[in-house]
Amino acid sequence: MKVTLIYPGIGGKGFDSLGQGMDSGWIGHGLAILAPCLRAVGAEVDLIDLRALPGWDAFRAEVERRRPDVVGVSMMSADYNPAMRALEIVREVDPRIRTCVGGPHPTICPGEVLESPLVDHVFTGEGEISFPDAVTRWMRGEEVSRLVPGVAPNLDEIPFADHELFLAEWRRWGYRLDSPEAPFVPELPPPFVTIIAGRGCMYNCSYCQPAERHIFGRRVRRRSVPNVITELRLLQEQYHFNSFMFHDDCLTEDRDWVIEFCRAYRDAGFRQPFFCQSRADIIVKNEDMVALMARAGLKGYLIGFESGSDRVLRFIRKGTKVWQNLEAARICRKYGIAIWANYMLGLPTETEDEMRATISMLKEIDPDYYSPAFYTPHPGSDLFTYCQEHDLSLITDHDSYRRNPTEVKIKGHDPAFLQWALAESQRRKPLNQLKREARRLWRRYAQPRKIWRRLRRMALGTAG
Ligand code: B12
Ligand code: SF4
Repeated sequence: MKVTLIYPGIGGKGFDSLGQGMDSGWIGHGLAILAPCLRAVGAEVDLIDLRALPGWDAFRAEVERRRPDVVGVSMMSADYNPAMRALEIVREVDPRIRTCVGGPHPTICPGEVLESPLVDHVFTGEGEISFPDAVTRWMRGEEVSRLVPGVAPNLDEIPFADHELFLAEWRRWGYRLDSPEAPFVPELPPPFVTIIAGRGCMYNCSYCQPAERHIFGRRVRRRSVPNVITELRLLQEQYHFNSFMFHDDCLTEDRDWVIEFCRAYRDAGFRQPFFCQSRADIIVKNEDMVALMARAGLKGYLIGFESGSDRVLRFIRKGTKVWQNLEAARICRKYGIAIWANYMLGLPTETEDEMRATISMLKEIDPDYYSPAFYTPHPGSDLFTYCQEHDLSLITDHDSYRRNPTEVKIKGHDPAFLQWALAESQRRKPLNQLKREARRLWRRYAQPRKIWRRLRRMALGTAG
């Protein structure tokens, strides 16, 4: 039985966009893990990644050429429109092809997806067991219900993500980057890869949960450290990676795991820099762990600072305080860890003064990378329900479920003020600008290690 997996993520950069930042430069781990699980039950598996194609005509030609028995589309809420357009074309090419969808959106809004006649089966939750099981039944001529609930697998027993599923397909469409996946900051040199060590998040932020719990269950599961190290060794053999990034929602929530990982990573001989996501409260409470991570190779944290107002942080159930945001930034600077600052503007109930407080906080934090969002109600989150109950949402189309700060997503905010706040939040204080330039020059020219190397070269007569 032939299964074609479809990655529909063209909401950010569109068709023909491979290699352009994280949106179009990273593999989809969900499909990359499902592929070997499907092969294990005897299915033949390939991938169509819309980001690699020039347009819908090329997609139609690919489906006509491949003629799969089954297609499996992965779908976030923001992917709904391209995913449905893809399924429409699949139906037109051959109505006998079984159409399956899975991923965050079908898990959170199964009813909406089931309503569509373009979809034969909706898979909720994790698919490593349920999808191959359905394919096995179809191979035996048995039927499967329209709504198939997922089963949480033991993460140490499932195959590693098949990066080549994406990379082989990308190369076919001319992907020529000197890196398997697109590095997104200078601290992470190519070749760069992404991995995931676990699933779920124990926190309860109202703009996010309970969506994550719907997909991955209440309990956070993390792969064992030896399992992750084995995958890194394989990635090293395959791609000689010089840096990597953990996708885990909050890798640092399990202090014991992190400590074990850092030691095992160094012991295994790895020195490559990496980034991961963390939270301000964790950083403040675990400075020793942060120091250990920095020694192991951590070069940057993605941190959800979100707001400079304690009232807003309470309202969104972030579980952090403004002082922790500032202190976390100080700790990062102390250990040379770059800060990728996620924050939101235009939340429900947020006042203009509270947005000004976020701007002031950012000027103190002085992050290396700004990652602003105009608050966007995501299906499956409690704040989404709040916005519906209070008739706040301005979203009329799934395309607008991207949180990039292009248009205002909820009522009650002045768009002109939000645009001003967006620009102002990213304007550094002149003193910070100066300090950054000084640090850059120091790193470039004046580090003792570099001076020593230059002197040695001069002494050996190889200067230049
Ligand atoms: C890495 C990541 C990204 C990366 C890379 C995405 C990629 N290439 O896949 C980038 C940065 C590009 C990204 C972008 C966005 N993301 Co994102 N992302 C994640 C993150 C942190 C990890 C994804 C992952 O790999 N998970 C691990 C794999 C194993 O899980 P999975 O993909 O869900 O797949 C499993 C099941 O869902 C299921 N499954 C999935 N597909 C299919 C298909 C079939 C047929 C079947 C049977 C089963 C199945 O089986 C898989 C294995 O168990 C998740 C949070 C999370 N922890 O999952 C958020 C998350 C998926 N992202 C989210 C959001 C909101 C976005 C953005 C909209 C943000 C924005 N910019 O506005 C964009 C949308 C991009 C687009 N497509 O247009 C939300 C989605 C919520 C929703 N309602 O859709 C999540 C859940 C985070 C959150 N809690 O808010 N994201
Ligand atoms: S926003 Fe981050 S920390 Fe909060 S619940 Fe979601 S994944 Fe966890």
